[in-house]
Amino acid sequence: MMMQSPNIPSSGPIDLPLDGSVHSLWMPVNAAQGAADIDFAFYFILAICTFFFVLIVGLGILFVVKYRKRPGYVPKPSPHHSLKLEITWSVIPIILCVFMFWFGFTSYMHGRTMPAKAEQISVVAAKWRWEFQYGSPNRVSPELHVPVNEPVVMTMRSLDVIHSFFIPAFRTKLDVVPGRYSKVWFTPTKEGEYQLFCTEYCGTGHSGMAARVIVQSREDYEAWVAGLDVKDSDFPTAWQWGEYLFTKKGCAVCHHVDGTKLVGPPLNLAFGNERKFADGTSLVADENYIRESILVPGAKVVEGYPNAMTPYQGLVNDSELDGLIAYIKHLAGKP
Ligand code: HEC
Ligand SMILES: [Cu+2]
Repeated sequence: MMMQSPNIPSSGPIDLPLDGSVHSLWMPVNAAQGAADIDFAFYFILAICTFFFVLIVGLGILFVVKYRKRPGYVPKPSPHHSLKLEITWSVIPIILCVFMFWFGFTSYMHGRTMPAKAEQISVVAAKWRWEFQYGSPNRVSPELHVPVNEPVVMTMRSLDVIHSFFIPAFRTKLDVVPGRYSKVWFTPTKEGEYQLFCTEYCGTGHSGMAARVIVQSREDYEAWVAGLDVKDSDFPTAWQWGEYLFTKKGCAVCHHVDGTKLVGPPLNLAFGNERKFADGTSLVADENYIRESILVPGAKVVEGYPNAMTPYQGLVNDSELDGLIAYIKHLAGKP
């Protein structure tokens, strides 16, 4: 079992908080500044489309019936073209379109212009997890916490393929692209728990690439971030440090530890056992092999599995590697 304490966030396919916000036919809860403008633009366009759809289809049906061919009915020739009518049906739609454009463009520019002062959070997207960094590389979590009523800037990067950062309640969505930073910002206005999804199909685990978003007061936020400074000496043994990291670093998204397959092999059967690789070679798993499997998983790909693990090079330090290795040894019942 995973060790749980208030500071150990869950990761992997999460049980989404079903507060009705996303499970509605209409817009989800509106919990950020500017979200109302986006909703207005949406409803405005929807109303215009509905009006013209009903008008055009309605008149179409009416004319088909009214002017149908029938005995004794002599069709009249069409009247000459009407300048007044043509100007009306050109000018009114142009005004409506300009209004739609202006509305969309101003909210877009507002979203693309980063505020000068804001809480800064770095985001790493990788198959199939989100990692949020709060000011220092030590302070990371698979959960997104943000202070209420303050602008928050997210600087995002991807370690593998294109992902997309989407928080419906904030009306915030932007692609996260490998090889470059993308930035997005929002000002949450309601404390509570929301959902974050990946909205760019990114492989087998895409549908589970979600995270919890927690909007809280500045004090609670700061206390939570400070609590992220967890180090090896906070744990009685190295394997318990590793067990904690296994959840925090998102390994549990792809690995079970109970002998069953997930995307990757069950990690309780790795250490000390013979591993067979896709290229026909094999070896008995020792510390060096486990270390390499975490840092450069593509070096030896376990037979029967895809080369789907994103390298952790640069995302785990030596102490964390020691912990993870100790945990994997512990799982295999090795001292
Ligand atoms: C995106 C899914 C994914 C994530 C996240 C992931 N792995 Fe993997 N892992 C795999 C796959 C698939 C394989 C098998 C292919 C290969 O060997 O590269 C694998 C292989 C391994 C192996 C070799 C297992 C064996 O049976 O020989 C180890 C050890 C390992 N992973 C550890 C980790 C650790 C520790 C983490 C977290 C720090 C992690 N993995 C995160 C998908 C993942
Ligand atoms: Cu994704």
